[in-house]
Amino acid sequence: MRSSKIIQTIDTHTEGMPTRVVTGGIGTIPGTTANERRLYFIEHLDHLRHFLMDEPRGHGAMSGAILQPSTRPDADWGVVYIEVSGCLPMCGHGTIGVATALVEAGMVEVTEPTTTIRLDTPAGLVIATVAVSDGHADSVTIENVPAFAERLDATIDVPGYGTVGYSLAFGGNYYAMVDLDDVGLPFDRSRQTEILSAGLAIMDAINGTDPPKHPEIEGVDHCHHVEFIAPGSNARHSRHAMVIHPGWFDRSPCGTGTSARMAELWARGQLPLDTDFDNESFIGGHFIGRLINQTTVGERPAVVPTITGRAWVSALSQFLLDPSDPFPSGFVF
Ligand code: PYC
Repeated sequence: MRSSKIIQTIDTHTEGMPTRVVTGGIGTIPGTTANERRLYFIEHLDHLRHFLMDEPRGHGAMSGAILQPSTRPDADWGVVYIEVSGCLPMCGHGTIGVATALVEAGMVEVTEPTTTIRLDTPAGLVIATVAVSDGHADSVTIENVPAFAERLDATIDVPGYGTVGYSLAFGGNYYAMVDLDDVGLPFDRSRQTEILSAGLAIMDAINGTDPPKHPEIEGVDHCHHVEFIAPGSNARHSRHAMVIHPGWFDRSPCGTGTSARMAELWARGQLPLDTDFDNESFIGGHFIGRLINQTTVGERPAVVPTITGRAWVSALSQFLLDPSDPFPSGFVF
């Protein structure tokens, strides 16, 4: 075998959603903070994201996380998230996958019944508490960065869909929350193409007229996710279809989306602190969220969410690049 590149990964899935955890082969990305590393990676190393996420090595809904040394003294590992969509500042299902991989591979000191792993993410410090039995990761609870509602009951004119009502919240990424009924579509996977088109049209309209901008995290200035809320959802149990730019659905219940949704419900006075919120994905997986503290982000009232979910190791891989491979940077079909 010949190869001009070798990248090692531990592949996991979190409630059906993949996280390709890169453990070696990329080296330390320049930057004095995790967000500087993310921005450097976007500018100089994005071909590695395409290599690992796009076809033929990945697929149209692929997601991953590159392990890095921490840039801060209070964290064990750093992470740069990679997806088919780009480099997110934070990814909940990805963090659950990372924490599971670190425990299963013995890359942290594993203690029972819980192992705490402090992660330096581009959005800030995220603390993962892994429930461990017989040396294995059973579930992971992440304490996320602060989440906040940015717009409640806003409206946007969306070509082809008329005026659509939405709320916008940050939970590690920006999410527009829209009732699926409002775009005249059922919560039914056989209608996924239409649901995807509606979500992308709503993102385009929001980003084209009034894109959000995080007050503290550089380079977080778009809404690339639409959380379509299914009929019958309420402030304790919600089902949703999560559309993500440039055109895929989260298979997991989406950790940062669950955080954003809880921040919205809290801002409406519908979800108090210390109360379980069960968020169900389009394929029926569950994350249990809770709001554990009140805080502020800039001037905004904010809350600290926790998300509990499960991930499983599915492969140990070494990705090679044969110098004659016609698709060194992958392709999108
Ligand atoms: O779980 O936060 C998440 C996430 C973001 C994009 C896909 N999953």
